[in-house]
Amino acid sequence: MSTDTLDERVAAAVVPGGRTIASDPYPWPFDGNLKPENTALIVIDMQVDFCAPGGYVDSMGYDISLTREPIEPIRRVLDAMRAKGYHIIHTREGHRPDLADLPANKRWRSQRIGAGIGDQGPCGRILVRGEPGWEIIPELQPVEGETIIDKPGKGSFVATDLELVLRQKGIRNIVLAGVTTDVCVHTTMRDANDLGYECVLLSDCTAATKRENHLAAIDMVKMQGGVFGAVATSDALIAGLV
Ligand code: C5J
Repeated sequence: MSTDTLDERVAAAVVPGGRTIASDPYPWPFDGNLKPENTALIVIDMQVDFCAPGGYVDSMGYDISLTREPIEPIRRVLDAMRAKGYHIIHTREGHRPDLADLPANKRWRSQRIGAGIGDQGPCGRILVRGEPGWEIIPELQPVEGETIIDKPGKGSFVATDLELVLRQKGIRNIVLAGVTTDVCVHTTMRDANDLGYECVLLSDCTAATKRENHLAAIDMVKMQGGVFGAVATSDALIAGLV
């Protein structure tokens, strides 16, 4: 296989005078092709069930102060990207009220840890569409014109129209925020990367149910020259926005 062809393709992709943001392990995006038209922020699953008292994460006995930490940084990134006309997409994990899209093993595992998906909890039926726990938290409500993707799984591409939406809007760069870093954010980033999207994960705009898992998930992205993309802080992203 000729590597020249690949090198030429990479060189040709670099935009003269392009813009990048300070990120690790390389300045993102790789080719400097950063524009509001071709870039989306995806805010993953900032729902009551993941970030508020009485929700799914709280019912499992995890510390929601961890999943609440990214709220303020995400709010600042939303403000900055909205002001500059970037695409904004929100996702919600949840199942149909009849649970027809809930795999038996997912339900069984959640029941084992005391937070059965579909069961009644303090915020309504856990991870069920239309219930109070499934709503996006008040601090990060979508505004008119922003896309909301409802997903039954951990990744945002399986059983959703996310890829179709990204293609229609001409998006090729994805900024990832939300929870949890090691589960839904990572699954989405890995799938997006495999589909050819250029991804950056915002380290302070993401969180896991265990701090070590958050840090490990960030480390994984940076291996192999940026195996899934790059990692930046919200301040670096905001400073570098075109
Ligand atoms: C999980 C998610 N952790 N949004 N969901 O079950 O990451």
